[in-house]
Amino acid sequence: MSRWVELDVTPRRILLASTPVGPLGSGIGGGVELTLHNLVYGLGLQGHHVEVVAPAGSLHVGERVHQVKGALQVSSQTQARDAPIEMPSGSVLAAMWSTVSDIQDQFDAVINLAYDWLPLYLTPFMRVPVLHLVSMGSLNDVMDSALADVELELSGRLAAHSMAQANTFPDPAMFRIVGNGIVTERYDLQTRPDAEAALGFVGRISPEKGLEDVAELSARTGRVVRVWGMMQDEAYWHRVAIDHPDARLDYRGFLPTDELQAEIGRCAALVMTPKWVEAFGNVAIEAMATGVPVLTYDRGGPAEIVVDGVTGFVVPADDVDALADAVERIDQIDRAMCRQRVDAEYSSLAMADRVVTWVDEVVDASNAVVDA
Ligand code: HBI
Repeated sequence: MSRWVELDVTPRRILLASTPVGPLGSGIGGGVELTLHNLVYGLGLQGHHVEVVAPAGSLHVGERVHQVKGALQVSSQTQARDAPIEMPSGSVLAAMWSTVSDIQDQFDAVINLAYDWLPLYLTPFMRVPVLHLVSMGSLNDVMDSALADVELELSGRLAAHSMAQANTFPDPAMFRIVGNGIVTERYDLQTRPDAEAALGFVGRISPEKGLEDVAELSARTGRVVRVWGMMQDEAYWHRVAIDHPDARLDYRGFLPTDELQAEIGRCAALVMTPKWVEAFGNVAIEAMATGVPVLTYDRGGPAEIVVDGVTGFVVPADDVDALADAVERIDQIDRAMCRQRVDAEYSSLAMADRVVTWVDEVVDASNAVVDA
């Protein structure tokens, strides 16, 4: 049931350009897929007209998805910092932006969600304002300079999810910080954990998630840690298990949101031990939406989401002792407060408000230029 929210907003026509690494629904796009779904839902709820351009084979979202055929883009995460930009023959990214160019005049603005060079380079050549919601921290020199070029020529077009993410770039001031959001109606508050009061961990099984620290924590506290996420690096998983024989890690596979939220809600707390700068950390707000406090390292987006002592604890990065202490203080956290903070700050509507404010400022500024 979608309740219409009467807001005195100018209905905008917004085109979202998705990631070229995989079709929507494949999970390959990771957090960007969740961001896109949430934007479509929140902007639609506010009465804006939203369409999407995405690789063929994408799920249907919003009023219309322009499905574009072509060769998927290699992930920027696998590229070396000094790697040149690669464009495969028959590139889906190039074809997506031909479509964006063809239909641009039906929209007030385009919001690009791809972490790629081409959309940045094309920005000044487009008739309609193109805004970029950057989904990761600095990874690659060519991308960094393309972002700087956009800011130089068309200031105000770049946004990031967190200050920590912005700070990974040479000039953090280039970015408007917009946080993120989730469809809170999909998450049920559970006011207390189940009897086992296990800890929870959610994330791709991959070294940058720091599972070895979670295993260390489990061994020290004797707490069971239920682990959900795509088994991306099996060898890594086995190394962690061998190195931590006393850890009690209970791997429960990858679950879709509706089931995952019900499982997370039964935990005493969610543990986040990022070894890289997470741009945001959607799982933190998903856990809090079910009432579950978050124990996180002071690194990346999650450290900006968690209010220390109120919605969880923020401990010095890589300090497992401090995490163990925080586990003893979980009961100090009011689980209803965790949910309240998500409703206020990280709902679809809250995120849509921040994005529409951004779009309005860019559209008004570019109209002013045209009128001048
Ligand atoms: N790589 N080239 C490229 N383009 C993207 O949009 C992209 C990516 N790697 C990962 C990714 N997007 C998302 O999974 C993260 O931003 C969450």
